[in-house]
Amino acid sequence: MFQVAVVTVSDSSYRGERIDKGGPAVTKAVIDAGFEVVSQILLPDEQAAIEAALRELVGLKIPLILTTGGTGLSSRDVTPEATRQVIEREVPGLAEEMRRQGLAKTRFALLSRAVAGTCESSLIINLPGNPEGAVESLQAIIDTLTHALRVLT
Ligand code: MTE
Ligand code: CU1
Repeated sequence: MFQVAVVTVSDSSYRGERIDKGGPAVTKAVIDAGFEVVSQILLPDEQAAIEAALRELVGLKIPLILTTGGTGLSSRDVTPEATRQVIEREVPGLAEEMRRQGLAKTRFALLSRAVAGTCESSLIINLPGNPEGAVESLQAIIDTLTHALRVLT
């Protein structure tokens, strides 16, 4: 059973102005798929904080790190930039498939700049912040993750 960390990136949830629904939704979806969630983190949309958290989780050898939020076009959205600073190898097909399947639900799936990639023995995947969108994006690729993590870890 692979371990997973779920990282919510949201200024408003971090400040306590909005309850984080994306993190719990993603957590439930990965648990239902047979993974073990060992860490749930809530961060503001600050690139340095996101990078530091991702590096710490990689250092802890968490095989799968899922982020939700901060992938859009607002000036505060920096999750993809932070992720790119941490990953060593991009896995573009995962992000491509999330956007491709997302199109069946909403044209706005094209506006997520989510990236996926590996650092050491961890796979980091950005999901959009909308809880339904995050779960839909995860479901679009979840059938590939056990194989991916077996090869990686
Ligand atoms: N993908 C799916 N499958 N479903 C969605 O509802 N929302 C989109 C997109 N991806 C969405 C989706 C919208 S409206 C935006 S703005 C982008 O994700 C970025 O969202 P984020 O900034 O919350 O990460
Ligand atoms: Cu949007």
